[in-house]
Amino acid sequence: MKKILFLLVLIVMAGVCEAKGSQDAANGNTGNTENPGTGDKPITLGQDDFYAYFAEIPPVIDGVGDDPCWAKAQWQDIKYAWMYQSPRSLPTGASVASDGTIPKTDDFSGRFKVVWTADRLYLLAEIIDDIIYTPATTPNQSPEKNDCLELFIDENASGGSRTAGGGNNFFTYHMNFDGVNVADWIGSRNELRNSHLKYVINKNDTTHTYVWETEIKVFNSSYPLNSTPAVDPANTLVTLTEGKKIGFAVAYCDNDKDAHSKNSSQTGDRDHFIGSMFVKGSTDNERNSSYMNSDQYAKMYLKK
Ligand SMILES: [Ca+2]
Ligand SMILES: [Ca+2]
Ligand SMILES: [Ca+2]
Ligand SMILES: [Ca+2]
Repeated sequence: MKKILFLLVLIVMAGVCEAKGSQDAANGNTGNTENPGTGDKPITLGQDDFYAYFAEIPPVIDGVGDDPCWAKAQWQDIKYAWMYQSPRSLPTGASVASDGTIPKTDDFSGRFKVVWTADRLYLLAEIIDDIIYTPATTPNQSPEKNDCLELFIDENASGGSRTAGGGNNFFTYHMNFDGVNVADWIGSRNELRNSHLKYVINKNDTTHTYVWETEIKVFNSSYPLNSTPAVDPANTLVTLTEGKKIGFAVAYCDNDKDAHSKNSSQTGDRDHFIGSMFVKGSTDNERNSSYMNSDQYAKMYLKK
């Protein structure tokens, strides 16, 4: 009888612990150092690193973030000014704090969430932008001159240049505002890679709020650099697993038709460029490094 009672107590305690773990995860109470569950050594999150949670049911890609999987995902801010010297400027009302961040303003504010399944990442980005302007009409020519969401993905968080290791080390997706076109800067030109992302933008021109819901294929460095095959080449599509570390960043090119730029003669160029992680550098060109090198990407850890 004593044995049975003891076993019952153990079972109840295990249930309480499991429930608390789930609740902590749902509340984001993950702490800065912990083991994501793979048995590897504990993770120490860097300043802009974060966990992406597993989606039991993938979201419906419709530009509406009411899918259950988004409820437990944590927002990450897009709050670092990457380019703001002449002719570009900071969003109206913003100034750069000592940690490189800018406050949310009506001119620009942005945040995003990421969840994952075994074969896809999913991104929900909420952008507030006062003036929408998209003068570059050819999708693979200067997409950064439009209002444009950019995604940076280094699948194995290796860092390095675009061709470091002799392959396709990372991807720099420029998502077109006026249609589902995805331009990837490959070193000398933009390659259209529309098959890599699927997205819908829910546009509210009254509140100036734009929700980009996106499904993302994740490829490894053996994916061809200079072409986009109709069928994903064998062994290039990555199976995602708990504990995986991915180099990841989100940025927004904000063109306001020069309404906010320092030099109005720069017709057609972006006014601001804001990213999701701190980048080193004292000039626009030094801070605008993520399209050429993935060393500074934040780390995203996949977690269940
Ligand atoms: Ca949805
Ligand atoms: Ca703006
Ligand atoms: Ca890589
Ligand atoms: Ca704009």
